[in-house]
Amino acid sequence: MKDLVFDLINQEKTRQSEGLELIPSENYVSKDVLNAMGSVLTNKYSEGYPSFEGINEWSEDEIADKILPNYRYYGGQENVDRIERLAIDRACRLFHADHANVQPHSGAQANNAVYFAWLEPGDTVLGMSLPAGGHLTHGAKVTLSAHIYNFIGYGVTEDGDIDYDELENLALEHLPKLILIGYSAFMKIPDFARVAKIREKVQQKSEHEVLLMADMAHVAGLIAAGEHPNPLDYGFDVMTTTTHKTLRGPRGGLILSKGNVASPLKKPEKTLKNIPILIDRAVFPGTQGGPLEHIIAAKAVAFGEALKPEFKTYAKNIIKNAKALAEELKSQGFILQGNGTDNHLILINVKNSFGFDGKLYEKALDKAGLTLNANSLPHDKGAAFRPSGVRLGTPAITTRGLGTPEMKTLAHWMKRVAEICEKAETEEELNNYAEDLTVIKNEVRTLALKFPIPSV
Ligand code: DSN
Repeated sequence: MKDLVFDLINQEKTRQSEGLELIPSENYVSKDVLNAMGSVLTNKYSEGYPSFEGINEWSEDEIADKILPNYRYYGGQENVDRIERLAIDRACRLFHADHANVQPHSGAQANNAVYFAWLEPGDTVLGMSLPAGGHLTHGAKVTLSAHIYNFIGYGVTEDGDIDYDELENLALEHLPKLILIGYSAFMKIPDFARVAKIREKVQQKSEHEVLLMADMAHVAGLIAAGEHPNPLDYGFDVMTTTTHKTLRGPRGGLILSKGNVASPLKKPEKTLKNIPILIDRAVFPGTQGGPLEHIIAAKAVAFGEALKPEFKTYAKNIIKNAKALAEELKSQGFILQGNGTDNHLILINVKNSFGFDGKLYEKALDKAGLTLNANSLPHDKGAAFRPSGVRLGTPAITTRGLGTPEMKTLAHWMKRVAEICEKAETEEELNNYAEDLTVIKNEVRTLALKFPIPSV
C-alpha cells in the first residue's frame, strides 16, 4: 500500500497549484532543482571539503575534468567533490565573493557558524532588533546565540528605514566586534556604504578588528541579478543567505566571504583576512556534521539558473510587481509600512488600515486561497501571535508569471477579504462568511491555474 505521506504530498501540490503564494520568503523551484534534490546524492557522506585549488580561476569544464585532492573524511568523493566545487565557484561568481561555503543546512546555521567563527562568548554584536524587522538569529532572547553573545539591537525610523544615527551611536558606545545588517521584514535598500564608514569609526576606537556582516536572505536573488546593491561590493567581509527565497533554490543556507582561501585543516590566526578559513572550520566541524550533498547539488543548479540572463528579467519583475501591488493596495485604502516598497516585500499595517489584527486577516486570506503571514510591526504593542500587520511579497507569484494586471486583481481580492474581516471580527465568526470566502477562493483558483507552477 502506498504510504499516506504521498497522499499528503499530492494534496500539498494541489494547494500550491490552486492558491497564490504571497509569503515573501517562499518560492517555486525549477524541475531541475527538484530533481537534484531528489537524487542518489542523499546516500552519500562527505564530511570536510573539496579542494579549493583553482577557485575562481578554473572553468566549469576544468572542474568537471579533474579528480581533485580533498579535505574529506570519507572515500568515494569523486563526483560529490566536483558538484560541491561547481556550487562554490558559481556562488562566488554570482556574489563577487572570494569564497563560498555551501554547506549550511539553513540560514540560521549559516549565521551561527559566522558568529562561532569570529566571536568569543560574551562578545558584542550590533544587529537589527526583531520588532524592527530583524531576524530571530540576530539576537532574539529565545535563541542559542543570544545566550552566548551580547546582542545590542538597533531600530528603524518612522518611515521604515534603518535608523542609521541610532546604529552609529550604539556602535560607538558599545564597540561591537561584529556589525550586522540584515532583516526578514524590511522594504528599503540598506545604505551599505554608510555602514562601512561606521565600521571604520568603530575600528579606530577599538582594540579588536570589527567584522561587517550582511544577512541578505530575503534579497539574495535580487543581488545575484544585479537588481539590488551587493554588500560585498561595499567593503562587507561576509554575507549570509538562505538559498530558497528570491534566489529560488532548495531550502538551505550559504556563506559568502572576502579574504584568504586555504586549507581548513590548519587553524589560522583570527584575523579578518582569514575569515573564509575560519568560516569553513566553523561550519564543519564547528557546528555541523555531514553536508547534504543532494541539497548542495540543487544549490549548484539554482546558482547556474541565477547566472543566466533570464534570471535578471525575473528579478526586475519581482520588484516591478511588488511596487505595482503596493500602489494598488494603497489605492484600496491599505496603509503600508514605509508607504511602499523598494524590494520584493510589503508590510501592511492592518490595524491602522481596518481596525482588526494581522492574524485574523491571515486566517481569512488562507480561506480565500491567498497565503501570507501575520507579522509584527516596529513599535507593535500586540502579542507576537496577534500582531498588527501582515507581510507579503512577490517572488513566488512572479515565478508563475503573474504581472502588473494581476497585481490589481490581487489587491481587489485582498480588499474584499478585509471587508469580510471587518464584519466578522473573530476567527470563529469567519465561518459565517464561508460562502463569500469560497467565492473569492474560486476566483483565485481560476487565475492560479492559468499560471502553472514550474515544478508540478
Ligand atoms: N523564516 C524566514 C522568513 O520568513 O523571513 C526567515 O528565516
